[in-house]
This record gives sequence, structure tokens and C-alpha cells, in this order.
Amino acid sequence: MIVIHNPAHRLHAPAFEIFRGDRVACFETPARADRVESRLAERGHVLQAAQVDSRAVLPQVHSARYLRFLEHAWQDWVALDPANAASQPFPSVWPVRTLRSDVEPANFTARLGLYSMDNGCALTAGTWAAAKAGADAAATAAALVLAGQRAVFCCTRPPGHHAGADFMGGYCFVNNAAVAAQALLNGGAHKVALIDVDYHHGNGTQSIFYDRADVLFTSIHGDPITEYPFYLGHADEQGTGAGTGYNLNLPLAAGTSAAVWFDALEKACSRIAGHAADALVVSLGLDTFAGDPISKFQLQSGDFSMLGERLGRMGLPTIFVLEGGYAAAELGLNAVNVLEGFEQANVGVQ
Ligand code: SP5
Ligand code: ZN
Repeated sequence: MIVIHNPAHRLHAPAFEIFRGDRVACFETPARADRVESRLAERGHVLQAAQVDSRAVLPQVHSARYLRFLEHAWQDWVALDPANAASQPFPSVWPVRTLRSDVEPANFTARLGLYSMDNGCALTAGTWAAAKAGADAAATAAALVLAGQRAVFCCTRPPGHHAGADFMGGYCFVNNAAVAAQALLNGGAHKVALIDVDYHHGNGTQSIFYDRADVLFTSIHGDPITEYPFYLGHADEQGTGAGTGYNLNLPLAAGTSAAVWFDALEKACSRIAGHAADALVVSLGLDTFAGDPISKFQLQSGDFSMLGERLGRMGLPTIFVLEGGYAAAELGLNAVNVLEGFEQANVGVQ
């Protein structure tokens, strides 16, 4: 499969994240993408650099003020105190209900809170460069699919699906899957279907397209009643306005077996088939793996081949975007199983 990688991902390498108030080692590490890249190379898949600038697409999925903040956040942080160069900023105050989010505060930490859904997003000197290059990879994948490629995999990090129009969260800064979907539409696709198979609900992607009928969002994820991101991802969220009926959430209890997970996948595929999309974007989180350190589904490595095979049978031009998945040692195997399962299904389709 054609792979667009993002060598700039290594520029985003936070030293720690906050968990229950303590500093813990990051789950979302450069080793993740490195492992996937090396497995891809071992299996003979060719890695290419991004060639499309996502600058025109980014303001279509993110607000101008959020993009401005993200691009300059590190320099603003260090401008406060040169010693800040050695520490990671985290938000400590958020504009929850009754507080105003329309006025951008001058205070850096207050702005960081305004543009964050959690304190789970360690920001570093290279975060913007890495995230922007990931969006370029997504835009490049869209261009290749528009030019007739059957499928492209964006091997990138940081992930994107928790990032909304104007906020970061859950290790995500720029929503790569949303960039891919929007770039497909810009290039002539009339309808795009999105399927998010990450363990965590893709709240950012859902919210970006919630009032639109041109992008169908479907997601299979841990039930937010107990699982991150907690505040979105319930079954009754079906879209709003013109987007009513174009959002399908399939929350499953923590501990769900592969058999039950694949039943949900059938439901998502059936809804996608009804959308008559020109292309499919897959938010490919691999944290549904039984060995994932922060997630609670029971998929085994072989199940990822079945996932790829089922998506291949949709018969749609497809962009895969890497999202979560924290069992780094198995991440390469699991990712490549999806892609090769997809290619197997593809034999005879064209
Ligand atoms: C893209 C993605 O998968 N983001 C996930 C963000 C999850 N953030 C919450 C992390 C909670 C970590 N819990 C650690 C439990 C260790 N026993
Ligand atoms: Zn996840």
C-alpha cells in the first residue's frame, strides 16, 4: 500500500504526561510511528513524503484563532520566561459552562485552557511542526486518492481525532482525518464516509462534521459512560440540522470481545453502504488491541486482518490515518495486518 509518512513526527516527543496529578511516561511516543514504519518497510511497503501543503484545508476544519494559537504557542510560552524552554505547559483553568470562551485571554495558561479539552496534551517546541506535517500527509493522501489510488495509509503522529475545531485533547492537536475528508471534498468528492475504530470516541471529528450531511461519521468505541473522552460518543448523538442522521455512534462496554466488536463493525459498514460515498476515511486507532495499556477491548492481532478485509470489501477509495494504539511492540504488526487485510479483499474488486 502507498504510505505517506511524517518524518517530522519525532519533533513532538514530550518528556511526560500528567496522570492523576502525577508525571508519568507518555503513552503516545515517537517509537509508535517508528515501529509501524519499520514493519511496513519489512513487508515491502514504500514510504513516501508528503507533497501537499494543508494550509488551505486547515482553516476549513479548525478555527483561525485556534490555529494561530497552536502555531505560536511554544514561542509565547518561552517568551514568558526563557526557563520555560525546559518545561511543558499544561492548562489549569477551563471555560466550562457559564464562563466565556468568545474572549481570548492574554494570559498564556488561560489561552491554553481555552483551547484544550483536558490536561492530557503535552505541548513541546516541535508540536506544531509535527502536527502540521501530519496534516500535510493527510492532504497528500487525499490528492493521491483523488488521482485514482485505491488506498493510502498516513503513518503519522501525533494523532488527531480528539482535536475539535478549536481545541486540542487526548494527545491530538490537528485533526488529520478531518483534513483528509475535507481535502477529498475540496478535490471533487461529493460525499465522504468516515469510520473511527480507535478505542476512544473521536469527539473532535464528530463535532467538526456534526451539522453536515456530506461527511458521514461512524464510530465504534468504549462507552463514554466509563471511558475517555467521557463527554461525547453516546448512541443518541445522531447529528444536527442538515447533519441529522449523519452521525452514528456504536459505544461498547469496556471488556467487549472481538465477536461483539465485529457485530458493531457490520452495523457501521451497513450505514456507510447507505451513504453512497465517493471515498472512505478510516481513523485507524489500534488501541482496541487486547494488549493495549490504556484500553479495554479484546481484539487480537489476527482480528486486525479481518478488520482490513471487511473495510476492503466496502469497495471504496480509502485513506487510513493512524490514531491511537499504545502497545508499541505490537503496533507495527497490527497496523500492517489491517492494511494487508484490506489489500487481500481488494483482489478481484477492481
Ligand atoms: C488518540 C488517543 O487514543 N487518545 C487517547 C487519550 C486517552 N487519554 C486518557 C489517558 C488515560 C490514561 N490512563 C492510564 C491508565 C493506566 N493504568
Ligand atoms: Zn484511542
